[in-house]
Amino acid sequence: MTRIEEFKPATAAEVEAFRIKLLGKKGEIGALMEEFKSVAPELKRELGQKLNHLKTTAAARIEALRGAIGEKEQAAASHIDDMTRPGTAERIGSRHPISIVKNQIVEIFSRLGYTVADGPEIEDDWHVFSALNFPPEHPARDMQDTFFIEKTPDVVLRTHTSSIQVRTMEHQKPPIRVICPGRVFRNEAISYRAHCIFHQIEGLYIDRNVSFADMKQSILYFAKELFGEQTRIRMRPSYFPFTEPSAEVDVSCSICGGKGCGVCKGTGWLEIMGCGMVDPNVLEANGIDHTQYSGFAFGMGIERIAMLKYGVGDLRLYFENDVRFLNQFDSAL
Ligand code: 2NL
Repeated sequence: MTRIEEFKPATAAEVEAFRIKLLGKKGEIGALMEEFKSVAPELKRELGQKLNHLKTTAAARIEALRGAIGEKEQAAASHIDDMTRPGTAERIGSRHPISIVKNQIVEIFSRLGYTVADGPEIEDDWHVFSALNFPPEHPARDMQDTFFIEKTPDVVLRTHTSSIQVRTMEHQKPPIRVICPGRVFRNEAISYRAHCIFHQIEGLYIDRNVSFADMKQSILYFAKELFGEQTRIRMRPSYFPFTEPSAEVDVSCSICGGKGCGVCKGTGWLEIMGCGMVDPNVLEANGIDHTQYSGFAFGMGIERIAMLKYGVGDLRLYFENDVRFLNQFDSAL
């Protein structure tokens, strides 16, 4: 006798064949009914009840199987039937906001003829400090600001990407036009506005007769490309060991258009970078004749630009890789 529990049909046709085998005119239960006719009269009452019970349970179970299979087949069929149904979109990742902004900046300067240069994150004193006119007692050389590796005074994590430009000057004669993005390291306590790892992008342009006016015009072009045509810039005198004269660059606030708002703290201006004419000491230290050549350089923090562009108030979000943060960015760049 067939055991209904062992029956695992895949199609409605299999269920139907099974029904005929059990409950059909010449089926197994029909045969039992036939035999029942010749059973002794005193057993008929008990056996009759059992047979009826078998018949109704078998019918009920087959009906249940038919229902389950029907649903499955219907679902499968409807999936194939609708050829116009859009496919399931694959979720491709989004680019990190720091990469998006870095790529935009690189792209703008590449239109001015700059090429990208790269260099090591683990550096030596010469490329990070000495070649850049840092005096021996400069506070940036202090343990408080710089990560020294295994207490060796000559092996440091770079504190700015200027070391890449120093390496560029080692193997390239002017004219030089490079843009240098990269990760930098400073020994800082982590908070919403400071991190021990962050990203910078620096540029260096050296040729004959490069002037402060060239620098101003290049930076104005960059600011308009990044923040929009209506953007204005201003320069405030500043100091860096590697440039003279030096300046901080502000752009007119892109939120309020310069009227003053919460983002620019009522000033109408946002600081975006530092710049200056390359100090003759730096040119000479790098084998470039300062009587023949001059140049300008600039540097900016990528996190800072990204914060301004996207209104992100907490630096730490850039380093936590929380997908709820990262999913909000999308870019072809
Ligand atoms: C800032 C300011 C600056 C430079 C970086 C530089 C590099 C060489 C020679 C001269 Cl090889 N200067 N870099 C110059 C001025 C400013 O960065 O605020 N950075 C985040």
